[in-house]
Amino acid sequence: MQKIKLKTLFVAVAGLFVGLLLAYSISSQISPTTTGGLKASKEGVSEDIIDAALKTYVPPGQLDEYYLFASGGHSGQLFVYGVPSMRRIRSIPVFNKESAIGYGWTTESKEMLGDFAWGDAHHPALSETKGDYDGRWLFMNDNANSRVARVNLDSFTTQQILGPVPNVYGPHGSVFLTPNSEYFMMASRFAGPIPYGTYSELDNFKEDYKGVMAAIAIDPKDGEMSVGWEVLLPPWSYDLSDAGKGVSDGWCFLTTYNTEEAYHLLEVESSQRERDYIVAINWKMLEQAAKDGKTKDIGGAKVIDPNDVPGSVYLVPCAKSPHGVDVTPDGKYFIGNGKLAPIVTVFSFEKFMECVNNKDFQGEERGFPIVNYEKTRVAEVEVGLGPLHTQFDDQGNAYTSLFVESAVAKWSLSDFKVTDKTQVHYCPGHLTSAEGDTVNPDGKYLVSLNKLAKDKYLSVGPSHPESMQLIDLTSSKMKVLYDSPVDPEPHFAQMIKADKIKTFEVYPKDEAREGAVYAKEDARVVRDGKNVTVYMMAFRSRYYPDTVEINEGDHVTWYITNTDFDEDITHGFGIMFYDINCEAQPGQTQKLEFVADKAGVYPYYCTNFCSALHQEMQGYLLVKPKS
Ligand code: RUQ
Ligand code: CUA
Repeated sequence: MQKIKLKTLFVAVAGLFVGLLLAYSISSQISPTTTGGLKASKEGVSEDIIDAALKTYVPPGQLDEYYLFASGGHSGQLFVYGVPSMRRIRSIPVFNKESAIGYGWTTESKEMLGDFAWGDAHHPALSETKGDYDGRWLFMNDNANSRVARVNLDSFTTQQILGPVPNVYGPHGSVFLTPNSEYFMMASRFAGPIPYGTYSELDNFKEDYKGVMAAIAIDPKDGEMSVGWEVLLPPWSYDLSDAGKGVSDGWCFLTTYNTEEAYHLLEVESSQRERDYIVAINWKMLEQAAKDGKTKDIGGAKVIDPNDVPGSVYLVPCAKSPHGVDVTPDGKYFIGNGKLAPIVTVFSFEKFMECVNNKDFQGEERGFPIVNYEKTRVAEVEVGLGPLHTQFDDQGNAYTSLFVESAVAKWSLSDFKVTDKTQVHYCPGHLTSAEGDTVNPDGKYLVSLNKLAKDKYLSVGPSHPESMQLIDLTSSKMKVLYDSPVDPEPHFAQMIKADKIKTFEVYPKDEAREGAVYAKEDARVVRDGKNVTVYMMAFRSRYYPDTVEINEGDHVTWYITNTDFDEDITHGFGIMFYDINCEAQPGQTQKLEFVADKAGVYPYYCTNFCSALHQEMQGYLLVKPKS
């Protein structure tokens, strides 16, 4: 016994000693870039690191300069970051349920989400006025269920989900707004028989399967979305889109792949042609055609056959299975990102219009004129391998993500020469620069949205986070300043100057609001047959009423109003075993509905820490058994 103890002690001490020795030798070898935090003194820390630290550190009490809105991909949500700190400030549920705020539990959010528990959010787009972000709304698409959502930026909450939008299978090519937020276009990634639910064998692909672009109209007063009109397109895959601006206002541009019209083994079959197309669409012409009634009703949408509107659709050849298409801030060029070709192709809008006006075509496909490639194209810029997306700064430079090369290329819009390249980690998809999709980009910052992180963060097992890297654009050479892990999966992000967004602090008192009560005397439980309505008030730190007695089988409508009109005092409301939770922000009224199908005693309590007596904020739901 004694012997074993001694031995154990010896092993432990020796182990500790070896451990310390190892720790010392490792820490002395690791460069400051890979240890946690900077050394207290500047000694041994490179100027570069000090510079990066100073440029990204936002001290306590100070605020970031930009909001970054990044889509959450197949998690359905929207992430809000501050730039340059790259701190995540908020996650906004959009196409996903989120118990913390009761999104997907409250009556209103349940109705918005409809039958779907997930969405695939790709492209957030900030609303624009005269081509500049105006800070009012953000729109985002759901590639999985052909929907779009609007997030109001005064409250950072999802306020509308539209869809499934008829006839558009997988609207990857959205959301990209026209310069005054008149519309955004939703173009289909998958060709399909329309309307939804129509059955047709794949052998009929070329005849029965359609591509469709929907123009979603936005009400300038409140951002309310509705389906404006749609246009039929060939059964190709429409990948990304962008709206013209300045000289090219009134047009929109879509990239295509699979102009081969394959429906098996796309990996091979859709990469046969050296060039696919950018489809240029005169949306103002189609808008007029819709007004003139040149539409057919398909699936409840007004659909235009572009053959009835000659001159509304043209094809511009572009190498090879292009992914992103990006219009320059002045609207003079549209740029196709090669994906399978190591180039971006720069097209002049002016030259394009010359070809259109002079009927300078090199053929046609599916009835659409193909404009003269040699004349329209002004440059093929050899940026590197796997170009996907391009963004802009305020100095006439473009920045292209290189997926295969894990790099960003900087090139000039005046001589189309590559001037700089920086590595990013790893495999960037989209990029976003400060105010990058406006007519007035800020330059300054670029964020690379990387698909793989590999070794960049502490390991969390086989699947690693995605990664966003902040890049400094203030000198001639790009410099990576900061790495920020991010949940799956930002496809795109936009960055807006923080002072453009005006939020409110409390929901205003509104006696007319459905279910709201603002005085404890008005808090009550009302029965009408089997329907029970609870008008509840939540106020630091109690609920009125704090006992609710009902009968098994009752249909319950439960309103909860937070009457703390006080910044940041949010109350939660969770009922045990009834799978219910939501929050009511200051001044807000929420509505929940459920059937009391379980008899018994169910405590309810405030789930959101609100005061020193938060733990006391509770009550009982008593459900009397039927018999
Ligand atoms: S995509 S990585 Cu879904 Cu916008 Cu280009
Ligand atoms: Cu109210 Cu915690």
